[in-house]
Amino acid sequence: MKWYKIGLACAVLGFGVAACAPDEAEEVDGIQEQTWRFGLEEIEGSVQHEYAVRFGNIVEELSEGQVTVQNFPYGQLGGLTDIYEQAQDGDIQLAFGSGFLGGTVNESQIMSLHFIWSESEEINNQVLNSDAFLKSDALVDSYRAAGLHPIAMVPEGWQVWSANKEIRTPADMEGVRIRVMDNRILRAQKRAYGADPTAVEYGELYSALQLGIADAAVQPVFAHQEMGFYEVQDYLINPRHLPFLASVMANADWYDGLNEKERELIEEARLQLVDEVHEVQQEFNQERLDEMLYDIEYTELTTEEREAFIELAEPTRDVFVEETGERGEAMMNIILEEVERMEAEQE
Ligand code: 6CS
Repeated sequence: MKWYKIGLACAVLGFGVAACAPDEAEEVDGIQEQTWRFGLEEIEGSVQHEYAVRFGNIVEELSEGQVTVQNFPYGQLGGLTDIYEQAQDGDIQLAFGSGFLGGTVNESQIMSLHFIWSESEEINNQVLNSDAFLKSDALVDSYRAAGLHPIAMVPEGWQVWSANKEIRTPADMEGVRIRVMDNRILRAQKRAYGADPTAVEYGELYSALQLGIADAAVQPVFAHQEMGFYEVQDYLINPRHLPFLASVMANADWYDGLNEKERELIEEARLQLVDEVHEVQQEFNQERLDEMLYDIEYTELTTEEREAFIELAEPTRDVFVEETGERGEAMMNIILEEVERMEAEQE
């Protein structure tokens, strides 16, 4: 409560006590006291949790305590699609959405497309958070068609395969029952490599691997560690095919109802977190990898080994375009062009 500002307003304007009713008094710089509920697809200690905590701290500080962000880590709101539904219904104002979001925002499967990215994580982060991509009609309209509004893209580190054998070639991938997040592009790509994809809810993946319902999985390094998947797998293999990508999204009606100052809070927090959370994810992934190394073997595919998978993945770009139409194609082209441009700039 900013009592000194209320007092100042009352004194300067000469209001009587009745004119300083609590509702009016609670507004500071055009912002009412309010709580934003933020649904996370990951547990405490994850990259998404760290993002949400930092996001909350920034908006709370900038709004002088008027806005509080309440986080709901994975498990508190149900499964992954329950989180998205609650964001669509406005029960929560903000949510993360990644691979499973493909069933809700078809075009968000761009976050699942292999080998369209730079090998530089820094470049991918910049491209995804550039106005050219983040504010493109194609991206915004895709989320809006589902009652959502995209706020930010959060790369969480390279997605790494875990398996009970070393996978270095498509022949090694043949028939491997690999768990994927539930979307068509992820399944199509895994089939193209010769694997047998199976969709499993995040919270059920540990037991699926333990019971042999799935033989392999794909996650950013920190998640293999914090969810304990590495305990029931022998190898981690990094093909550098895809960063783990999550979008931060808002309920569209709620977002439209915000005033300019409230939207500025979101924009300032988002901008500040682009570089900050990039560093966080790199630290988390390195530290957690170090923690796991006593128990699991980690390897990276060579450039030549990657080539075989790149060749097999390429036709699934057409599957993506067929599935997502003009908007999906436009999004993919922005990524391809911006990655090329930024890589050229760095040379
Ligand atoms: O694999 C999954 O389903 C989940 N994995 C991570 C690292 N974040 C959210 C996602 O839903």
